[in-house]
Amino acid sequence: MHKDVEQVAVDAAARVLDTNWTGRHTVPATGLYPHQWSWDSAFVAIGNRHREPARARAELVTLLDAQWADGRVPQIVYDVGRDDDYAPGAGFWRSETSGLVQPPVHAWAAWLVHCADPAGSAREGFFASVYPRLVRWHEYLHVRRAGGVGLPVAKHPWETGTDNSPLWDVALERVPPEARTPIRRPDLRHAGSGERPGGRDYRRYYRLAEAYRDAGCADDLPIGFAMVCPLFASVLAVSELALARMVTALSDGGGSAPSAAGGAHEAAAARVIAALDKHLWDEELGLYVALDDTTGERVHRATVNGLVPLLLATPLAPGSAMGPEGAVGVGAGRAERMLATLAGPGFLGGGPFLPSTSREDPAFDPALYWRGPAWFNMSWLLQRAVRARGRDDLAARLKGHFTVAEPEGFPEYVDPDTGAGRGTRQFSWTAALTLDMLL
Ligand code: 2M8
Repeated sequence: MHKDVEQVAVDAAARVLDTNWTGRHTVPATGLYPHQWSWDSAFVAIGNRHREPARARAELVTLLDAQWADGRVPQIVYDVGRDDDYAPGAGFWRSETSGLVQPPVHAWAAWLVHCADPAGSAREGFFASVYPRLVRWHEYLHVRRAGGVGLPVAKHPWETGTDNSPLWDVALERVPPEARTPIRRPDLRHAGSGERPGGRDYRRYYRLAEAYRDAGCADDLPIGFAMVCPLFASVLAVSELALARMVTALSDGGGSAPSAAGGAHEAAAARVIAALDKHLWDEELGLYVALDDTTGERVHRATVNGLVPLLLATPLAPGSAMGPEGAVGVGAGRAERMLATLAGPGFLGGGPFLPSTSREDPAFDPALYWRGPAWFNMSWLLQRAVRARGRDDLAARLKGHFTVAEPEGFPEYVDPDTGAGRGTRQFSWTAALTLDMLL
């Protein structure tokens, strides 16, 4: 991108984040998503750290302030005054937060936020505030959410962050498409119906959410959906490595994190990676897949989720500016296969943008949400992964995706063939990750 064009994009991205900032957190988008979402806030903090580091820290602290007593960090923290604009709302959950969770990118985000402004972070006691809460969050996932293969399970498609990915189709098929709650779809006022999950999906989403809520959001009762996701597991491993880095930083600064804790976080990351490698690899597709914890079956579908373990494929020197990803890793042979899959016809070899679902999957649809469109957080994750492996060619391709962000109005996702905006606009993580790419 030309320097002047970059500056225009940076200024416009900053304006999106300023508009979506409520004073304590950033909404993903006014209109469609008027509350605080868990992993959105992590991506927003990653972008804001370059320009508003105090705000980036506040974003994560606000989210962690909503942590449940059992350690879970909720999917949505409702801004109750705006409840009518999004369904299901706080009234549905009978709580100020949703009972579900989202992928655990938070510790990684906290580490990156700290690195951008270590002095401000130390002055505010940022790690001292967030580290113990992040440890309890991960413990919740490792213990209360442990599935049969030792990896955490998602109990609802909303928990995966990739709501209508084909990875969940078979498991969701078993859920009756009937809910007691009347289903409202305010989302369809803000995005085309061909770009959002359909009515049958929503009835199942509500059915599962009701079952979980009615069980008191307890995790010992099966509710009919339990999926292990390679994206979820990979970011958990990266986040464990981030906690290990935090322990070192805390002890260097005279903090109180026990020194053995760093090793425990590394060991937790290694366990996650070993389980991922053992149970989720799909040799034929050349990437990782989901596993249905109810049946023990792997889901033979190629999605971008299955390439995110590339983050864990490169041994990096401790303290690397790249961040904690890759300090321990999946086998080199698998990394090479994943790179070939990424460059192949299903993904970057088949068109200009990185699709969320392989172009070769029968469900591929370039407009429909997580079934084909290109998402900026996925390009960002994969860009970091391939850059760490020295694949500058692929890194440049993925960085190139961000050139359409500003001209398309910072869309939620784009058509993977044309780059045309889809979903809502002025979407926070698109703006934030554009900033992270350009600053
Ligand atoms: C989308 O999910 C929400 C439910 O959480 C929805 O469709 O209503 C997903 O893209 C999810 O990953 C994201 O966190 C959320 C807010 O941007 O929107």
